[in-house]
Amino acid sequence: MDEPSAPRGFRSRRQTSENNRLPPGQYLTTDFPILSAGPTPDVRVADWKLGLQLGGSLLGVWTWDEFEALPQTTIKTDIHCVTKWTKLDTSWQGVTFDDLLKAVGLEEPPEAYVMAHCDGGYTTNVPVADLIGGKAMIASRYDGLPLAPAHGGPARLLVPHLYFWKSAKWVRRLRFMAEDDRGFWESRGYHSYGDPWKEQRYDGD
Ligand SMILES: Nc1nc2c(c(=O)[nH]1)N[C@H]1C(S)=C(S)[C@@H](COP(=O)(O)O)O[C@H]1N2
Ligand SMILES: [Mo]
Repeated sequence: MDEPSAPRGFRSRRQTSENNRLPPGQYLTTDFPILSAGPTPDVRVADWKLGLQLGGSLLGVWTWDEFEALPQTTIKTDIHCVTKWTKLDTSWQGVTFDDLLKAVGLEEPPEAYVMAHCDGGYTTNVPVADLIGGKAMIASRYDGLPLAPAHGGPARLLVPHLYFWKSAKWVRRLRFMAEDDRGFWESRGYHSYGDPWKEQRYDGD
């Protein structure tokens, strides 16, 4: 059998390192598919507000200008959709969940779970442990540009280490919960947590 030539050796080494970043059952894509359970809502920043809710009250609420004035963080990360595409090295800018907590004067999250609520009615549940420590943000820019409406603009949740359905587009309210609950896809047969590395696609996986 022929030995691989040097260039082929380099190629296979690069593919190996990309494959290390590919969770089980996923394939790589370079385009950016759009997946929405309903139509893209017509969101105007003039009447946009983001709320952080605990029980019957709002711990914090930000208008668009107030939100844009919060500390900005850039994250470069891979994203994994449960429909099996993975996109490497996506670049996002926004406000980390940690900085939202800081902005309302909280050192510690008040409850262990969050439900994200969106324009259009979509919801998704995420443990707070998966939002803190720089793991998640409210993203308003993609690749240096304002986030396109179809991709969740003006702002979406980004929780890239979980399947991408957790990254709620058009997010408007993060509601703390004492106990876990299930959001839109989670109550339609999808896994409540959704770790792509454990292939937690469906309930029971
Ligand atoms: N509000 C809202 N957020 C959503 C969805 C949705 O239908 N509505 N779809 C989810 C799913 S299943 C995926 S894979 C990603 C897709 O994001 P994209 O369209 O930017 O690729 O958004 C997630 N967030
Ligand atoms: Mo998805």
